[in-house]
Amino acid sequence: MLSYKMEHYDIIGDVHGHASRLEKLLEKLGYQNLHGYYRHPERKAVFVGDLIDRGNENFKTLELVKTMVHNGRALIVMGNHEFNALCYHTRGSDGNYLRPHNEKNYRQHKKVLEEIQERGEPAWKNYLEWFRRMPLFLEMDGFRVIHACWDRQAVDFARKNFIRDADGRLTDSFLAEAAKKGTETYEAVEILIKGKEIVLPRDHPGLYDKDQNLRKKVRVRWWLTAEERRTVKTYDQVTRIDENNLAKLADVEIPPDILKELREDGNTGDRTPVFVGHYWFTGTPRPLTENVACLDYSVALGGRLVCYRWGGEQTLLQSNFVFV
Ligand SMILES: [Mn+2]
Repeated sequence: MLSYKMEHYDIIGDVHGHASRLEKLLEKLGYQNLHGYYRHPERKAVFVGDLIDRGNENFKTLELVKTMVHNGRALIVMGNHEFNALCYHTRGSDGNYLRPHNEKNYRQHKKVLEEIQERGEPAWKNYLEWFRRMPLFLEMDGFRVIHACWDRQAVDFARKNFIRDADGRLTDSFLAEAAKKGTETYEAVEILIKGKEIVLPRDHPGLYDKDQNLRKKVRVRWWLTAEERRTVKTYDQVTRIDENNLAKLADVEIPPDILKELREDGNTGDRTPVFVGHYWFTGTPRPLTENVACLDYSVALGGRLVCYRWGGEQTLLQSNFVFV
């Protein structure tokens, strides 16, 4: 299956506007900035998306990664922050923005909006055009990359139904459909780049996330095996959330219908390595399972910027993580 000339890849987690940290990581990995872009003589970088928001060097991050991609030195998949930015800056047929300009959405995008003021609209428009051309997932020879969740059904749906124009851009009508709650397109985009979620029990008051937004849904550790799912009873056993909130879920029993859904969830048996970002891990980077690794270790919250150096192995190794 693996050809002898297969390229080796450095898969890099959510950067969130921390360009200087990215430069440090690339240098540690042996990339050099020559003739205006970073390159490695034998390797390619793969970005898992979420280049923007939260940090202070959004344009610098975008320029750095875009020049690598355009010169064939890197690949990228779209993160939920790129998708949100597209919707925030695109109007639907009713004239309203696809992502409402409310307080919560403004706050999440504030650092970029400030940089647009400084750097000007034309530069930003170019980046938005680039976002439209980003794939939502990559299926490489020996591994897969997606921002949040590799779900066979959602991936198959995306392959058939995510419409791009002749230039490979996601169309306005696709974005409008993807921004409309309840459509199949919306659901597929949610799973792929925001991850699977389950609702809390009806009588649960909800939990506050790191941005102090009240949430009635929690992210699922979709990488749990069928074996692990068989014995779960409470929310803390299946939820990907910060430690404080996790402790609050220790006594919360999963209702039978959701339990059934979790147990029937079909991501089992496929051993191909999958790399994701998105999940705000902390501590020492390590694989989540034999074949799933998350590369988001919260650089935007004082954590680390993380890379996995992949050399063809199908069982992922903790020793292949490199971080700054
Ligand atoms: Mn992220």
